[in-house]
Amino acid sequence: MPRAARGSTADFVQHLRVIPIEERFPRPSVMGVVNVTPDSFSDGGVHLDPAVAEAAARRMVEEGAAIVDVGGESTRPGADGVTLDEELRRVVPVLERLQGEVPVSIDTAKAEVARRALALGAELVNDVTALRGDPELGGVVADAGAYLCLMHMRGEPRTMQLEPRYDDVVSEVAAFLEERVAAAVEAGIAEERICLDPGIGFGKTVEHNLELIRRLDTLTALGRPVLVGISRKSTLRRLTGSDDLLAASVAAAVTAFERGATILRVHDVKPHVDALTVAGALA
Ligand code: HH2
Repeated sequence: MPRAARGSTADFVQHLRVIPIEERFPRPSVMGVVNVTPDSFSDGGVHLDPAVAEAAARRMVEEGAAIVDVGGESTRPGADGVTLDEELRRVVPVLERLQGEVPVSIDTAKAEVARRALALGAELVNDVTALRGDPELGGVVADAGAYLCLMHMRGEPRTMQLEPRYDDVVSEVAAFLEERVAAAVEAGIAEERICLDPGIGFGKTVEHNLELIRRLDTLTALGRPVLVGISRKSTLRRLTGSDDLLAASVAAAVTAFERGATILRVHDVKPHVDALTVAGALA
C-alpha cells in the first residue's frame, strides 16, 4: 500500500494543503547552482568555503533565482562518488547558514543527506538517480512532503559517457521518467510534488542532448513540469568551440523554455533571469 494511504488524517489533510510544484515554481523559474565540491565540471572548488557558498546563494536569490540547488557530490562524467560523511561535511554548514532565509534544493542521491537537508529547511530533493540510488530516499521525501526532481541518467557518472546508445532517446527517456513517477507515487510522494528532468549530459551524446530539447514536448506531455540543466555543459562547448559558455547557456535555456521547460538550472543567474523574463513576456 502506498505510504500516503497509511498515514493519519492529519497527514492526509497536510497532503491536500501542499502547494503543487507548478504553483510554487511558475514557468519560467530559475534554479541557481551552488556546488560545494572540489571537482564540479564548471565551478569546482569555488564554493567549498561555507561563507562563500552562502554569499553566492544569497546573491542568486537577489538576482531572481526561485531556489538554489546545493550539492556536495560532483556528477560530472568520470567523477567518483563521495562518502556520506564527506557529503554531509560539505553541505550541512552551508544549509545551516541559509536556513529559513534562502529557498534551497538539495542535490543528493543519499537519504541521510536529504533527511538532514530537509530538517534544515530544504524544500526540494534533486535526485539525479531518480530514486534508484538509495532505497530509503523515497520515504524521506514522502515523510517530509518535499518537492522532488526525478532525472534521467543512463549508467552512472563514472562510466555514463562511454558510447551511450539509444534507439530513440526521447521516447526512452520519457518511458523511464514515467516509470520513475509511478515508483515515487508508490513510495508515497504526491504526483503534484514531482518535476522531471531529461538529464542533459548524463549518458548522452551531443545529438541526444539536442534531440531531447528539440522534442521537449514529449516530456511535458507526461503532465509534470520539466526542469532542464544545460548551463555550461560540454554540449555547448562542442557546438560553439568556445570556453566562454554564458551566451550559449542563455540561448539553450531560452530555447528549452520555449519548448515547454518550467525550471532552468543555471550557474549564471542574472543573465538567465533577464533573458527568461523577456522570453516569458513574449510567450
Ligand atoms: N546537472 C548536474 C548536476 N545536477 N541535477 C539536475 N536535476 N539536472 C541536471 O542537469 C544536473 C543536476 C551537473 O552539473 P553541475 O552541478 O554544474 O556539475 P557537477 O555535477 O560536476 O557538480
